[in-house]
Amino acid sequence: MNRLLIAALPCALAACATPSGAPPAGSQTTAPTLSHAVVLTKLDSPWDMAFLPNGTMFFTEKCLGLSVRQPSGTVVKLLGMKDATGYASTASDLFCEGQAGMAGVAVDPGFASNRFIYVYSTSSLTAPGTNRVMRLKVNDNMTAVSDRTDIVADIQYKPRASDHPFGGPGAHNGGRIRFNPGDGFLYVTTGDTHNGEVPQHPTLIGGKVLRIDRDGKAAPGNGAPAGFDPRVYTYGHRNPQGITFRPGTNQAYTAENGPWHTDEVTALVPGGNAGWDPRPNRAGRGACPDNYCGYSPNQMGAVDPKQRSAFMPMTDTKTYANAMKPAWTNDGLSQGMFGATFLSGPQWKGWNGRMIVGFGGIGIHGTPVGNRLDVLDISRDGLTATRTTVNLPMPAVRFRSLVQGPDGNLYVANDEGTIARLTPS
Ligand SMILES: [Ca+2]
Repeated sequence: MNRLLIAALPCALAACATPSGAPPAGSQTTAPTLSHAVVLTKLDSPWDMAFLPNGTMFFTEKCLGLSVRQPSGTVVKLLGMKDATGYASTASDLFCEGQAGMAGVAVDPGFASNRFIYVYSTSSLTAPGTNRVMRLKVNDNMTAVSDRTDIVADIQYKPRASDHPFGGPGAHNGGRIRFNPGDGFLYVTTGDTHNGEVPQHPTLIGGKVLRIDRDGKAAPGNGAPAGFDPRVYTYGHRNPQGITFRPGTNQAYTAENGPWHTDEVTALVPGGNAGWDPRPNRAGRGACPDNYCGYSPNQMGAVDPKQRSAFMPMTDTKTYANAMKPAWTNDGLSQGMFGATFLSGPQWKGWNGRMIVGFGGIGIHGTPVGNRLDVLDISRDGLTATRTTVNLPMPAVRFRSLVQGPDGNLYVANDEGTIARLTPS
């Protein structure tokens, strides 16, 4: 039934992809050449960007807060986290810890009239900490925000270290937020917080993709099973850090990194199960440290393919036969896949309509270091893809966010503290 729902999604005739997933007839098929320009540098862990049509760029820094770069190049610090200085206002409940902090940012499709933007951040307002989606109103001069409304206030946060050796506080924190240009609803990715119960849990909203309106209410047609929180669009996720919408169909795709194997890109269907279930005593697994089997027994799987039968699967189709199957698995490797966006426009030549994904893997236990951009040609049905690695015009770094700006260029944020612009020709 879910497949039928997708077939009914709106598809503007002029922008629809061909059945093979190739760009529309007449477009070029060659890869563009990229040039590189630094937009902002010396930032502290820039996490995400969102644009207005005139080029105004909102951006977040994980442990500092929300700022805006005006078209003139002037940067104004809008909303600071606890202990941040130089901001027009601060919020003492916002904090960072490990992977958690201020993350995704999105601009309301109706910004011209309502001046709303949205930010995903970790907050201490509710013990032991939660992740929240906050709606803010930007003033006419783009120098301050006001009217904070926490439209989602109950996303799980991991407050403590695990018995297993891989997760401190703030782990697997999710945090990408994007409006779908097709349906106008806000999609929110949340992480499993190293809690085995969370991804398949009907009412804990970590390990999910939420689909909500600007007030945080469930969007119609989310399709989650009976008993689920109605805001849930898809469940059974590990820690998706990318969500993007395919031009033409506006179908949502996630990019999420795997446990040292199998980074996944997945086409989402309403109510779909992404198939991640790290609970103990499931699918032949026994007990695991901290009741979280997400790293057991597969830690060395990436370097020993013979162990793959023992993997804790990113998509457990044995237990969940109807789980959403990934379009692409990074050839079975985990390399820290983060942001993702579909590219659109003839200037992108053969990449028009393709998805670009960013990596920032650190290459532990023999996994090759990521630190690259890949372009994926995904089949129309979202079940297969081929990959091309981008020939970068700058040093490879740990990419955190990818956004196509209103000028059609690709903006990338990285762990070196830079937001840069990549222009195709
Ligand atoms: Ca999956």
